[in-house]
Amino acid sequence: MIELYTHNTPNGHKISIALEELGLPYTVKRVNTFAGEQFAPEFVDLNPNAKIPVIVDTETGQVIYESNAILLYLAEKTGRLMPADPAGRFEAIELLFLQAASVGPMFGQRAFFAYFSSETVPFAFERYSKEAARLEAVMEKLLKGRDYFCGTYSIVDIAFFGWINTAIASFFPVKDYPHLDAWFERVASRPAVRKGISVPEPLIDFAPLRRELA
Ligand SMILES: N[C@@H](CCC(=O)N[C@@H](CS)C(=O)NCC(=O)O)C(=O)O
Repeated sequence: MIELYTHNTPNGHKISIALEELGLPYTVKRVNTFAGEQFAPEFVDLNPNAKIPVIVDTETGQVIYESNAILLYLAEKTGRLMPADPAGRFEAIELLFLQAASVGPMFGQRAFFAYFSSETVPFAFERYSKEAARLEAVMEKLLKGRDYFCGTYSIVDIAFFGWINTAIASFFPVKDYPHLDAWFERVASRPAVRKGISVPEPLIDFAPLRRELA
């Protein structure tokens, strides 16, 4: 059994999507990150970085944090959703790093300055918007001639999907990138993905939070 500590966020949804895809039994422990529950000492004992998601594999006792490390763990545990050949495997790992080191942080900062920052800071919003748009163009290029990032559906698609789904829900559409847009629709239509993005609940409604940014 997998215990999943999560909330309705891009990184949290990655893991519920993967668990649904893999059909692994899991229980959900909701950590309300908007209320600061990630700083509770019992949770920091699981993840010293005080962020969701975290899993506990009750079969092995292993605790894992960092969403893409969790995706790799689940793929290795089941022998699924990861290219099997060494070259394909390393391409997948490289893309998981690209997602975690670039797309997540830049998209996250864009959303922060668009919706959550207590002050309007046009320079910061512009900087992260430009970098996010540049990364969208990188993803567009990577998906040219491919239905999925590694050719066939894998945890890499799940990792990128968490953030593209949130970008679209927060009014940063990807319509200008036809390969990325088609890939998004392809992944979004999977039953396990639809289920995964409702655990522990769907993303917040960004519409009431919209504000003038210039
Ligand atoms: N690199 C980490 C990032 C995790 C992360 O930023 N989680 C967010 C939710 S998507 C969170 O817990 N935010 C609460 C906080 O930053 O205090 C991962 O991929 O797991």
